[in-house]
Amino acid sequence: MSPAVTLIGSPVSPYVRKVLACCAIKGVEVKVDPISPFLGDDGFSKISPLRRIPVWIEGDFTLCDSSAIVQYIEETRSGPALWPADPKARAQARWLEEYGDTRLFDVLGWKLFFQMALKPHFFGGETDQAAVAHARDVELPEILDYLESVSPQEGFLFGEAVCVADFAVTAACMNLETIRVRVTADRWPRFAGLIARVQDTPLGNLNRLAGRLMRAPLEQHRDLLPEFGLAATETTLLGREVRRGPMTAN
Ligand SMILES: N[C@@H](CCC(=O)N[C@@H](CS)C(=O)NCC(=O)O)C(=O)O
Repeated sequence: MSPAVTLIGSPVSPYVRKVLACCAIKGVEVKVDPISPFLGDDGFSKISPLRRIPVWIEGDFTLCDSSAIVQYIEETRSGPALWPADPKARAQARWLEEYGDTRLFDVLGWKLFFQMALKPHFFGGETDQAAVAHARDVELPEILDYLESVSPQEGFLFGEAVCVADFAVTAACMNLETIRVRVTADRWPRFAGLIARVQDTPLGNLNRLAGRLMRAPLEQHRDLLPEFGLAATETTLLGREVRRGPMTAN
């Protein structure tokens, strides 16, 4: 039997939700330490050199990066496949996962969510309104146009079965609700439809959890996990001071 698995990181992070959704599909039980990466202690720096979440811990095996983690889950666990079987579809799925994790998250996560929510409420800084306006009105629509062009009218990106790419391109869009930016169905009908259908997969429950966590004080986060079918770890890597990782944007 494999050792118990701990996943470090708050499900507010789309990367953490991507991994948890894959665990749900494969039936892998994990305990979650729902810390913000900005509040990790020295132990967190040791296991995550970039001070990023998620981190997977399984006995003495520790692994950073959501893409490395989901690949590892696919290779070590039975159950439904996390990627399509056809090599070309599989390769495209990896590309869309990369696009979601990098370009989409750069704009949604760093330029919008960070500037509008984290910077003023968590770091005590001022929102850069010009950067927000450019990200929201120029960069984001370009990204959504591209995602619209690859989204199907029905089903998921690569057919009937949901895959990692569906999670990667939709999970971060959920965080948009908190900053009142919407993927509207009149302009991006296929992509809006995909987001809605992914809500009926294991990611939907995790998105609802993230919404709940975003409205709750940090000290309540561990206690909210069981309501959404997740167990919290007995110990935590939560520290006291706010710290930025070595690659954090302004
Ligand atoms: N490529 C990484 C990105 C993870 C990532 O950037 N996570 C964010 C949370 S949504 C984080 O930990 N940010 C803290 C930082 O960069 O300082 C992955 O796929 O796991």
